[in-house]
Amino acid sequence: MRRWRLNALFGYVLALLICGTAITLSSLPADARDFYVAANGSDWHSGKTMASPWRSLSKVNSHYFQPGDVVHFRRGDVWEERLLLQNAGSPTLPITYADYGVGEKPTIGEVYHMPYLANADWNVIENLRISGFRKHGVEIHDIEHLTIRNCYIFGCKSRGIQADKNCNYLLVEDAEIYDTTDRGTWVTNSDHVTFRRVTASYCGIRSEIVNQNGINLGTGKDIVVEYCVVHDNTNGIDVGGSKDNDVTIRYNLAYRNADSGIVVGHPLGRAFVYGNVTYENNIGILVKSSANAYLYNNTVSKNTVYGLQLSTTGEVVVKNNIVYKNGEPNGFNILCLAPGQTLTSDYNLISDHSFRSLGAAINTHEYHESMTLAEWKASRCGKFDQHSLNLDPMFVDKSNNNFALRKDSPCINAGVDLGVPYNYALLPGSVWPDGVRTGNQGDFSPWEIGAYIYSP
Ligand SMILES: [Ca+2]
Repeated sequence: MRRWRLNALFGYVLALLICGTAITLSSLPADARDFYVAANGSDWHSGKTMASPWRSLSKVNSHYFQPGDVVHFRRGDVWEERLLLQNAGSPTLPITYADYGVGEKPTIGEVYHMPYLANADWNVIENLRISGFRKHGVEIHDIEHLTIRNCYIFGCKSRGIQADKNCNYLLVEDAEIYDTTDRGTWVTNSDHVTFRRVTASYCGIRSEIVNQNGINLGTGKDIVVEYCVVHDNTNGIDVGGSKDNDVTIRYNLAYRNADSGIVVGHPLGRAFVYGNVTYENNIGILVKSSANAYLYNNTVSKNTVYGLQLSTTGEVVVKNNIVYKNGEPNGFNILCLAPGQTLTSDYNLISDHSFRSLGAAINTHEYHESMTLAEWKASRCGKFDQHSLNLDPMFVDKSNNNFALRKDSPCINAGVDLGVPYNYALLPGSVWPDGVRTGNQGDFSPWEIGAYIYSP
């Protein structure tokens, strides 16, 4: 009897435990919880209401978060600590680190994912200021599906975002990255990475380290950089070292970068660079190494040394671009110089003071020659730019860098149909990064030359 009662009691307790565990597990998604952190809080608090917030990031870092949980940091507060990403969300229920209250976005010192120790996939960081007071602003490894949204990443002693190795499906959108000693971002060995409506400025510009870039992506496949604005960096957007897949750089604005506005240097894949505006950089668009690059409907003007520098040994196709008044007085509009390069170029507007070719692009070896568009057209058996124009493109306001087209522009309806998806181009009045609008060239057919559709 006694034994039966003990067994029964044990079974009852076991059933309770199992039942309790089942309730906990099944209630996870519906039980997404909010936590609050404030500089005047206490780590003895529950953290579960605005009236009982935690105080420190070490308290946050010691907590085990579940999918769907949201950690709110109070606006106006500052934590000179490191936030560790060490819990995983799920595709439908990410773990989110965000804000609450009023005033300036909350500031934290650094966001860090400790590789190999914690699976922290499916996290979202939004509405924070990340100061990178020690080194990088965000440093991640081996973390997938991280979204960084509407954050300021600034004042970093090294890089704004450092993402090396398997940071696949990283999405950075509506973020501002500025005043970093090293690159604004360095993302490499990671696939399916998107930068959208990101502003990167003053990255590396005060650094003694050379070649610091605003948005810099290394090895990876399926890379997209779109609607971003990059200015006052060493290079603006630099995508290099892709593996076997495509890179898309579209609808970006790159200006006043000390070296190049846009750099493509990846050896194996293809880079599609279209609908971008670059001005007042040293070089508007640089294609280097053995990249295969397709430059469509870009507007490249007022760059100091070259408009386009095509020094790749790969394939380059240049169509529907405005390359106007670059490299004056001592540079050139277009520089082609790599032996073995395969160049296709037509339907562009290219002002005189035009080409400097060091031979290879034209399959000869006539070094250090320069020529006008007319001479370029007449040379090489008529292979290049037979439909291209040498005219004033009639920008709306060139001196104030409004490169939309006036109604008398010769670029209107002078381009060639390049098909989907290149049929979308900028609409006049676009403002970077969050006011960029595009329209379908097919609705204003034929196509324009340059980055802008003429929309009366
Ligand atoms: Ca048209």
